Amino acid sequence: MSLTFWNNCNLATMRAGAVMPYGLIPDGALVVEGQTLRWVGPRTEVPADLLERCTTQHDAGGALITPGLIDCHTHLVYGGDRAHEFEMRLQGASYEDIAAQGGGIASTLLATRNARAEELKAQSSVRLQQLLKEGVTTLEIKSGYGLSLMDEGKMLEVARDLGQEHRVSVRTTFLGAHAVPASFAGRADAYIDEVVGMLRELHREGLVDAVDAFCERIAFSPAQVARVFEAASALNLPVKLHAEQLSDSGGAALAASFGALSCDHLEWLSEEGAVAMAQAGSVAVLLPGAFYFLRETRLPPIELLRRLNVPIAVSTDCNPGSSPCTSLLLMLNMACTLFRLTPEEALVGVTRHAAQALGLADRGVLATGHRADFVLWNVKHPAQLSYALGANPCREVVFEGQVR
Ligand code: DI6
Ligand code: FE
Repeated sequence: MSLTFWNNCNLATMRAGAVMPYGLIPDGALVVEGQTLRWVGPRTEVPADLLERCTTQHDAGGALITPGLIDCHTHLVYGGDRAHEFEMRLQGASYEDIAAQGGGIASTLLATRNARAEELKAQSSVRLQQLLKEGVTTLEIKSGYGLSLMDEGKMLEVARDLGQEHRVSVRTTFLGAHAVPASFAGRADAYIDEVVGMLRELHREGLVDAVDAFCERIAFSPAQVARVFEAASALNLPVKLHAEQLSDSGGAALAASFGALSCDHLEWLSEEGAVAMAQAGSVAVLLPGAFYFLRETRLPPIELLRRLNVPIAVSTDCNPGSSPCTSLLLMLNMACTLFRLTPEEALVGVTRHAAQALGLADRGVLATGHRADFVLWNVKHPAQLSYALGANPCREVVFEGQVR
């Protein structure tokens, strides 16, 4: 197979345990074979036999190259919008009040059910393209605005189709336990039976890569989530959880007991929950867009996560209610300004640790044998990616070895 050579660039490899911050390699080079990185290192050290076999050469023009960005927690597929609820919140209503009055997730549920698959795809594709413009090469998309077999299936199929129709890798997550639909009001346990049935069927149709739930006073109890996770485990599907976003329900410890890939949000995470996550190897996915948009004041326990060596990822949480955000670069900045991550931690959070949060060992770093998904940026230093607000220095994206 012919090889492609990329040079005249600085590499932020993001490799674990690298001596240089960001795994930086100044004046680096990449050799790509098909969809895979064949060699990564300083330009002067490229093996001559590989160089000879390179039939295409790319001058990166001094760009900084990072791994393709990974958005590991999104609800990108949904119908309608919730600008009106934004207005209500600005007049004093809380997110939880609006949910209790039948708005919130329930209103997006209606708009999503009422949209035909083609409409849903068209609306979602606009958001996807905004993420792609900023160098996203892998993203997770959750269901959770259908809450019936047919509508959850429609969402997951749309998510899969988006991955086929755009040059991006999509991972689908079943979030049937996102809210109790009105038809099951007061019968959450009966709805959980439904969720388990939906999960088995959607898994059989090959639509599910992982299983999530919303563990919260306004959603599901740990005992209810446990029933969904037992069903997921029986199907060998990995789990993750919306945990400790608005209160401490003990969700993180529960998810960790199922070996969760990640626990997400975590503003109210307790020490006990964090210890359980550390022992299980679960990633802490921080969602500064939701924190900002809901004007939360309680910070996730960053120092505790650092002390326990819990890997931290950062994501958009792209959704119509709590984070209508399609900029992962903005999340880098907010992770630093709001949560006090370092720019290096933030960038690890949308590359290596985001890959880990999705259970994907073949991406998130620039290293031999990994996928050739990478981004050329018009910046000198990786800290600039977290620093600038509203800039998009993305010059070019390479997906599966080919310029996108
Ligand atoms: N937590 C969130 O922030 C989103 N879902 C969840 O479980 C918000 C969903 C929405 O408000 O539509
Ligand atoms: Fe979410």
